[in-house]
Amino acid sequence: MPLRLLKYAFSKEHPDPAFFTQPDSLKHSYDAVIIGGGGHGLAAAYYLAKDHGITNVAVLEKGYLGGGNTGRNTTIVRSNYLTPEGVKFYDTSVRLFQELSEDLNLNLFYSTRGHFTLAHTESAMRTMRWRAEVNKHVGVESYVVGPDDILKACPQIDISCGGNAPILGALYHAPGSIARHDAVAWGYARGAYQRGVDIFQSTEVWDIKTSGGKVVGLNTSRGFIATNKVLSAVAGFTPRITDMLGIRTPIVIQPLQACVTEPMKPWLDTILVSGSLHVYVSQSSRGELVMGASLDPYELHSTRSTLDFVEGLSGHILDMFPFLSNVKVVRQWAGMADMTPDFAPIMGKTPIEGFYLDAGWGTWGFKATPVSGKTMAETIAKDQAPELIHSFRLSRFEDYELTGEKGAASVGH
Ligand code: FAD
Ligand code: PYC
Repeated sequence: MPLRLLKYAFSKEHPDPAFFTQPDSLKHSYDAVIIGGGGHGLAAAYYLAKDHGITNVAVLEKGYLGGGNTGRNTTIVRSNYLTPEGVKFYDTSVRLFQELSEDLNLNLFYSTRGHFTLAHTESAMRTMRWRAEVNKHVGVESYVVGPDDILKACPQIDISCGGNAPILGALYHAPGSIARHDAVAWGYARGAYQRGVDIFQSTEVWDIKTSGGKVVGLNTSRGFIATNKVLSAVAGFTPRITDMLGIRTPIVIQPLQACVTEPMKPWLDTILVSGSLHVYVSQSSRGELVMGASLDPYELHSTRSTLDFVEGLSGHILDMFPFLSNVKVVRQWAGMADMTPDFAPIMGKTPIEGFYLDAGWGTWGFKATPVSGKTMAETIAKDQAPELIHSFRLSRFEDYELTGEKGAASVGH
């Protein structure tokens, strides 16, 4: 290797622009500890510091930041949900997302594309009309469109889907967007760090200690921390954390897979989701088609991806876009989706004093990163959940007061 290059490799003159520096060791105690360095945990740390001035906080991540579902999702942000509570909640998140690049001083490549949920049956059309009415009622821009409007926005689509499942119409949602998922995690991490939060990667929580029904600390792979407040924001690992405390939730872990193609010239401006064919596609700023399908239909704690998935997905994508037949899939992966029976999250306080839960994000949690961070930060700071997340409380399962969002989940069923 030329000396000229080696000189650069060994020089300390041009260090990486680090987003944060990890302290050498844990403090003996923190005012709050957040388990999980995904978008949700980091956003909660950021808003704890920014909105509530609570900065003696540690975020513990067993792997690397954003290495969980935050870095595995397909980045769709929307608020076209089915329940008024859900629409209000996700609309708050969309609004936070729209300002987030500026807030975090980092370009998140937030790109508003418009979002079509295609309907291939009369019953799907009925659900689209229902969602449109609820959305409009809450002030969210969604309405039902016909095949001509879809063709206008995406002339490349075969509206008959090869004759297999003709598209009858769609729910159009103007604010539907995509963003850089890893940048969201790193932006929140930097913002939290700049305000005094300690962030530890490669640090696993092994056990949570309680005394008299209250949290008193946790055992980690770097030692013990004393604290009275712990937030669990670990998505697909939630059952392992709740098991430490004997808390029961109805969460079941199922794999959700996705893939990207080789980059193409830009041709797809919108986000297209087919609830009936269970596939969706958008084009990233790098030109890749980002595609996914429904959940694997079984419980599995694994991030392996399968040939079955790409085969099934390709068939349906080619029904819609036959001209893609020679485009190559270059990467595929899976995440562990923490599914709830009503397709709504579980957020707020728990029967253990000082233990807060942010979970049940299944296939839908990326879009909620800002609002979940903000509302969980408030819950921790005030030891009381704000009204905006009341419908997502854990006790709803005991009270039979579910928040049914299945019809808005796109690909979850
Ligand atoms: P994560 O990002 O999973 O972070 C949890 C972190 O906790 C992990 O990094 C993990 O290592 C860490 N952890 C676990 N246990 C411990 C421990 N004991 N100690 C320390 N750390 C621990 N949502 C959308 O809104 N739009 C989409 O388009 C979308 N597409 C998706 C596509 C796929 C393929 C998948 C899998 C999910 C998709 N989702 C989507 C869902 C979304 O990705 C998740 O709901 C969201 O990212 C959850 O974020 P989080 O921060 O809660 O969890
Ligand atoms: O929540 O919009 C969504 C979504 C699309 C794919 C996975 N989740």
